[in-house]
Amino acid sequence: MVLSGVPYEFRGHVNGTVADFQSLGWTELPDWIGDLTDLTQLFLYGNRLAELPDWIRNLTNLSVLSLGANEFTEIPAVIGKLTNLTTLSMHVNQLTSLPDSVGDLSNLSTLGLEDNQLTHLPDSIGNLSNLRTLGLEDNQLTRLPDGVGDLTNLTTLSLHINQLSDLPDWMGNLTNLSTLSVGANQLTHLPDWIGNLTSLSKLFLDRNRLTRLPDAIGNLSNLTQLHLDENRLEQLPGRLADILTDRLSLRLAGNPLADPLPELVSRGNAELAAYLRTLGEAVPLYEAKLLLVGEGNVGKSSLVAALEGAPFMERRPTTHGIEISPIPFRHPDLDADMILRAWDFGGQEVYRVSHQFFFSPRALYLVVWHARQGQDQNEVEGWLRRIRVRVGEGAVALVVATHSKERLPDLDYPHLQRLFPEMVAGGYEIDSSDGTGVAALRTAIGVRAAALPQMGQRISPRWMAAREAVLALAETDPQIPYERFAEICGRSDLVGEETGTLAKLMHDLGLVIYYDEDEGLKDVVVLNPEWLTKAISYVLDDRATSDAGGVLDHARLKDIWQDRDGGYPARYHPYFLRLMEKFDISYRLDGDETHSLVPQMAPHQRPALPWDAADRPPTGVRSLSLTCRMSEPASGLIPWLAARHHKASTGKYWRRGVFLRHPIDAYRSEALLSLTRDDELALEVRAPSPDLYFNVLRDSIEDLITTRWPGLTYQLFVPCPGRASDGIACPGRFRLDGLLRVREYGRTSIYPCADCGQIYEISALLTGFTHPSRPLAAQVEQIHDQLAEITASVGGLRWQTAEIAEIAETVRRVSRVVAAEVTDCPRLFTLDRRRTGLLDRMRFQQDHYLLTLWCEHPGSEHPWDPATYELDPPKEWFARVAPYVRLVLRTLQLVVPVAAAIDVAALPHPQQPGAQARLDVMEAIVADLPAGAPELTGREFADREGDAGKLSPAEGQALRAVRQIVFEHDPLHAFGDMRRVQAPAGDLLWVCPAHYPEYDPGLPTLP
Ligand SMILES: Nc1nc2c(ncn2[C@@H]2O[C@H](COP(=O)(O)OP(=O)(O)OP(=O)(O)O)[C@@H](O)[C@H]2O)c(=O)[nH]1
Ligand SMILES: [Mg+2]
Ligand SMILES: [Zn+2]
Ligand SMILES: [Zn+2]
Repeated sequence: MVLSGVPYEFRGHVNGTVADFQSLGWTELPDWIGDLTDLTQLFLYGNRLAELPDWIRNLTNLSVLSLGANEFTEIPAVIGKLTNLTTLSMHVNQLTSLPDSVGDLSNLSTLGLEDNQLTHLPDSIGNLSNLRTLGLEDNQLTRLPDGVGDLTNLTTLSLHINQLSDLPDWMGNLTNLSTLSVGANQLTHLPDWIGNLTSLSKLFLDRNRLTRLPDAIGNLSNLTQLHLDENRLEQLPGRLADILTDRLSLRLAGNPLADPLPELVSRGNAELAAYLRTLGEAVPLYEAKLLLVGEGNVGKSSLVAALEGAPFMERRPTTHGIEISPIPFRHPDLDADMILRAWDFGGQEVYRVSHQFFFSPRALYLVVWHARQGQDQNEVEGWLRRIRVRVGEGAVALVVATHSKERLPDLDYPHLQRLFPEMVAGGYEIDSSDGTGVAALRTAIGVRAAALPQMGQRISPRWMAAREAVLALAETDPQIPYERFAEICGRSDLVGEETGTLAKLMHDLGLVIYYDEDEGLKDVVVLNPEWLTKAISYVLDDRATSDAGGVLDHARLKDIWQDRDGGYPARYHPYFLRLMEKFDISYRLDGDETHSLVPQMAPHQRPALPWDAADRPPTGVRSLSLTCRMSEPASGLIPWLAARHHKASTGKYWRRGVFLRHPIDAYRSEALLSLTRDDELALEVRAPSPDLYFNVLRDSIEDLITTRWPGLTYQLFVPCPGRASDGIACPGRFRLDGLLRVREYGRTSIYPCADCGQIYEISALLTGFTHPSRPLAAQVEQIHDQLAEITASVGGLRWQTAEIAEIAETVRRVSRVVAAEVTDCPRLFTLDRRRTGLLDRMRFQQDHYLLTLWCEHPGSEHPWDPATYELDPPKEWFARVAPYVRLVLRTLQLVVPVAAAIDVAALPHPQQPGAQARLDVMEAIVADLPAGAPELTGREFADREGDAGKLSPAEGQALRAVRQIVFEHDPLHAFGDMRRVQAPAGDLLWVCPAHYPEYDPGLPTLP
């Protein structure tokens, strides 16, 4: 059949009994079609038809009639005469009702009505007893006729985007359903009968108002996709654990889940299941964090002592790092004790950057201040801001003035309450020297803490016991080997996954520090975060390091750590240094195991730079810039960016900026990142083709801001490219989102700069910011075409820098899109045919294949033979995976020559030479793959414009099918020992052991 492949450009024709008249711009059907009475299939998709002529009744042999994407407002009753129809598709029209005669189409197996304006369906629909697929997505249905309950052969029922407020009980009879899609309706309740639909593999309930799930959901053991995003779920039923396998893709974003569920959900199915299984035995836990913040010397530690009932101390020593102490409180309403863990932060300026790490959401904050000279409203405001940008509006803060006997505090509370309406929950005045006001504050803390969402969260008594045993150890052992942790858990009867889950949960809750995925740290559990923060604080306080502009001589570590506070024995030092790296506080200077850089201790003075924003770039070098304006200053942004991009370090850094060079020399890309104001970051990238590095850095900035400061909002600006005649850059700038809006809706393609008066093409201003508005596969093809042209014109010369970087940019775009779909499995691979002996071939008619996963280290992607799986999949599998296999092949065909072109001699890239040969084999396999069949229902056609830069539904499905077969062949998910790492821009990549040290250098060797 000619229909596969490219239906849009196809000019209609008749082939045997199949007539394809798609997208011909017809407003009316020509009468001669009525004479084609032999027709069995008639495709009229994508015309502008509004009426079906009466002669259509003559086409009684039709089994497929496609009327999608036309302008029908109604379908005449005559349609009921086409009783041989098995497929009728009318999606993307403007139908408001259907004729009763639809019920006469008793052979119908597929009825596609997506994207119309149906408010009801005729009862006769219940007669379509052969119906298997019923697509009603995107209509205005408030209910369905009961007759639908008789359609027991239905396998797919799509009701996405309608206005159903409940699911009728008869739906529980549709036991053959494998896909039920009811997303974007108004469901408040999921009935228990959902557990009867055991054939379901896809259940979409996203964007409803569900507040709970029934236990029966645990019966749906065939589910592979369960979408529950954007509902109102706070808890999950224990029986959900029964279906949380690798195969299930569970989406829960946008639900107000109670602690510790959000952490567990993000950790993945196995750990969520381990936790949910323990819920049967769970008891409530009354515990929360109380954080005391404020400037140095204001009386935070004295307040903790007062709350503990300890005596007042004149001249209390300053706090190094953080001190944590549990304080018992009575629950105000229940007969229960609460434990508040007070985190007393050292207030000195040097700690400001690193302490933010310990600000957690869903905790109670005391902002402590002392009304004496130099201390005013602004500082209290500053701390409230710092809390808000780190944890968002969810935090609750009390403002506490100390020394109230000496001086009456003068603070404008109403003003603070206006500024932080959700956060500030009251102002208190105390004096720790004699306990004035402490009792009242204590009561207020109790009331506020009791109202925190996780107060009373349920936890298994076994977990609780293990947790207590571990925490009790912290008194004597600041850290223990993971083995010991597991042993303690074993004594409390934790089994299997539970131990690892508890360790990670305690890490997420700030009780211990444990990095299970770090080469050097995975064997240690730090029981005493305070012990660690203190050790870090001694480095930040170190005079010699500060004098050296933040360069930490490892030889100094002995002096810094050994002889402090009863000592930090030398065997811990490598762990400390590695932990500092995990916190982005320091990094080892390249090729030098003897020094580290602590960017937050960098000199204030800006060094001389190779170029500056004011210089014009030389010919052949393009420049791309952006400015990021933040709602608040984000202290630590520059040091953290510098630490993340330390592989790109040029040794040119200062307190407010850093100059970087892309670690792959061939890209010849340089970048200047600097704070132009406390709340404004400027980025400029210069290169023959700057887009790749520009996007990497932009993603990195956005990723860092959104993950580290969830309460911070920011806006991106495109600087005006204009220059005055004396070469001075124009100070004008354009809001990026504004330009995008104007481009989308506006009638103009030009835009003036209010500063210099120049007029610019919007598309030119957006260079570097937007991607072609075409599907991903088409973008990959385009770059192939471009390269073919270049190769032809320059006679096969080596590609130039600009082209290499441009290809790498396309490859990165593909991998980001793919990574948005699948993160728990490597995503690049090649296919090979297994060479079998003649005898084998005679015995098994079937072909055998080898699938080899690739290491995804950018610029050095390569096949990784230890992750090779032998497959003998059925032909249908190939049909299913074909769309993604093609995309991978075309992408790898770009990757391999890039890796060869850039000089990566310094980086390990094993097996590179064999890569091209593998692609040739794969190309032959791909050439044999079945072509896709035309789609009749669903939104795939309708959305073809909107899917730019995303995987098509078919590609996404294919990718998941590849993942599934890999999981089946590699049940332990070993992937030949490849591991997942985070690239500086936040991308998650899978890399081989040879590339792993690029991301995780392991423990340092100290002198
Ligand atoms: N009279 C009086 N003195 C206080 C009060 N609170 C604290 N002090 C004294 O002020 C000094 C500083 O108090 P700390 O509690 O150590 O202050 P801090 O905020 O913990 O300081 P850092 O740990 O350096 O951030 C100590 O000498 C206390 O004795 C108070 O309410 N009244
Ligand atoms: Mg203190
Ligand atoms: Zn301008
Ligand atoms: Zn590798």
